Amino acid sequence: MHSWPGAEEAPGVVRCHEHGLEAVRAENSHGSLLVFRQGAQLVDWVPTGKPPVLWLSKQSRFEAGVAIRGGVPICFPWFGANTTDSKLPAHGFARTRAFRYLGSSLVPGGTRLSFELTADDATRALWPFEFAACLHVNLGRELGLELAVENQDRRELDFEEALHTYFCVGDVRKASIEGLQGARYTDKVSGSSALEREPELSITAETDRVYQSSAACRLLDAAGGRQILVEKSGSASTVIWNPWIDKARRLSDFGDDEYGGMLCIESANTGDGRIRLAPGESHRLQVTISTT
Ligand code: TA6
Repeated sequence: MHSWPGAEEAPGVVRCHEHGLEAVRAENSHGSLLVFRQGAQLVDWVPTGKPPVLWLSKQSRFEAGVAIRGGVPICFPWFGANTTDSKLPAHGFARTRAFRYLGSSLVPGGTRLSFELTADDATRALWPFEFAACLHVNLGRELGLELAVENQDRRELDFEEALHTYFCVGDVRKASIEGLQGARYTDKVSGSSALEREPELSITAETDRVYQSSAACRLLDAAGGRQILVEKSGSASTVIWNPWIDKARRLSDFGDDEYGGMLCIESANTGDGRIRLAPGESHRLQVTISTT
């Protein structure tokens, strides 16, 4: 692995290049992970003695400025299509920008990596505001993710955000999600909205739902023989997505038969739950992921 210049690292942390992109790999007694500088995108997390938790498409592209298909893309400062200009990149610009790597440190229970994106001419051209968006990744018995956004502008900052997490499952047809019962959701496939009445959500077709929920979710991966718990704070929406057959075929960076091995549980603040920050204010979206 090649290393790129930087300060001292915590034990088990090394800067490297993967698929030609700058990345940081961390390893400790709890497991290992890999984060690309581009988008501060975590693409791999393997708890010690367990299978990989995050899904990455075999057809993902790894080119500067091109979104990586899998892991935990950061959606910021909008979610989905831009509502004022549909020509702008879906899910905002953060996931295709090179974050500054701030370094690594030992924290209670594990290793912490930090990345930061601040405004530059390219971001101002898309979104004319001053901001700092930091991603902190904690590799411990659990995986900790924190997206901290600070308003560095003199005006109010009004944005959407998501940690758009792709999970590996043995077979999505045999998977289900607990924790959303009683939450209202918008179904982006049918355009309708409804109340989730089921204690477990099963995936039997293209699924693209934005739930108004701050609750923890438990992914029951029956075929994979495991459960994945997603706890969060600072997030009012949970997005559940699987493209299923036809949409997977339409996505060039998504294998036709890969839809069966993945399921997104995304921790977000979107639409009416968007974040508004006064000058100098900050917001933290925190996610903790653990597996049985
Ligand atoms: O989170 C669900 C979603 O908004 C879907 O509508 C689908 O577009 C997915 O994100 C992937 O978006 P991407 O821009 O990464 O292809």
